Amino acid sequence: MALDSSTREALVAEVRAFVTEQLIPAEREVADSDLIPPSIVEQMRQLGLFGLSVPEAYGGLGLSMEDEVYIMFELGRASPAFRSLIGTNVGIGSQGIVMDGTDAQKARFLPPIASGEVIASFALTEPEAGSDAASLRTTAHREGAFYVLNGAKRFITNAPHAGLFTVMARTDPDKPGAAGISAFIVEKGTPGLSVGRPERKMGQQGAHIADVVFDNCRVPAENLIGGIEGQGFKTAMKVLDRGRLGISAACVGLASRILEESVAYALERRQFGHSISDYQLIQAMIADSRTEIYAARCMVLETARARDADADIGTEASACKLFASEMVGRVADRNVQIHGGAGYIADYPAERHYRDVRLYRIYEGTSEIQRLKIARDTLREGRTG
Ligand code: COS
Repeated sequence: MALDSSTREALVAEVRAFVTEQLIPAEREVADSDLIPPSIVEQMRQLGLFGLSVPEAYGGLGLSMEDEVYIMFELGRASPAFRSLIGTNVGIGSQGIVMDGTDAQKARFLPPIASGEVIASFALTEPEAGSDAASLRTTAHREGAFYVLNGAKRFITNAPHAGLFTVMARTDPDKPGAAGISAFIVEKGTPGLSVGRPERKMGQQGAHIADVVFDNCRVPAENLIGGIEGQGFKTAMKVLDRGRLGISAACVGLASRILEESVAYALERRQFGHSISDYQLIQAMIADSRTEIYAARCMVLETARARDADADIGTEASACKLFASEMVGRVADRNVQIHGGAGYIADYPAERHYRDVRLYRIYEGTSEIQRLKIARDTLREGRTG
């Protein structure tokens, strides 16, 4: 259910204050220690951030997509590590259950996701199945009241913290592509489930990814999402359509913050006897960033509203993800350039932003996959008139 405008404004203001007063000041410590302080995690829980997208009936805030992207514009301003911690509960980790779960699955698994007591991860990618998600090899074969899972998942966001995983696995080995895939809820502590060491990464310190291995992992049959085999790939794609919109909003948020830092530095820095903001080559970079941020923001809001009106926004979500993630990369690059030598030094956030934003062009579907999907959908529309 959508919030009325004054409730939304109050929530957005609350998140903005939290970001400005708590998250941004903690960024350096989080980047250096690779850890989000437990006190901040607790405040995120208190604010309801883990349950933004979970229906109210299951303890969440039940926000509309439009409400959610307004929140993500704010939360996205802080280091992406913070968004990452709540991101899987709000997006890809929970939404398979929200969209396609049975009533019993929703009642059991969603409340602790909404409160943040449990972190939910999304396990699709494998060592040999990244962009080509439908080629995944993890198997799940039925044995009485259980499915036995075998295989390995790679680079799974929040896996080291996860209390449950939405796992895509092949239930029908005779169907090689998407049709043979089913989605399961696998809880931490299930025998045969293990999580690898967190990977060392280029950026986003404080956010953690790891491999997840299933070795004869026995999952109760009632954890098959929706209770129907063969629907798992479609569930994953629907979840990603929505997730891509959330990522796009986060890109807009961070790009807005980075532009503010570009402007502050340009106004403060003097060369050749003038503020560098007086120089048109600097002004052009500021103008390009402002324009692109505005374009991405409009795209994200328009697509979120269309989704709330039950339109199929798969193509548009890919267009948002493609444009917004590439856009924040350009904004972060210009910011380094405006900062000059200081932009390359770790004392300024410009250097960290530059590394942090790089992932946005890769996860939840690379820019190349977004382009392929947009082109395929557009050509299909052309063929069918
Ligand atoms: N909603 C509902 N159903 C969908 C769907 C969507 N958004 N997208 C695809 N499907 C359905 C299709 O309709 C098709 O069903 P039918 O066979 O019944 O017609 C089935 O799923 C297979 O779809 P498709 O043929 O498009 O699958 P492809 O193997 O060609 O894969 C891409 C398509 C490349 C777009 C997909 O694999 C993809 O998104 N890859 C990137 C994965 C990714 O984002 N990984 C990041 C990991 S999570 S951080």
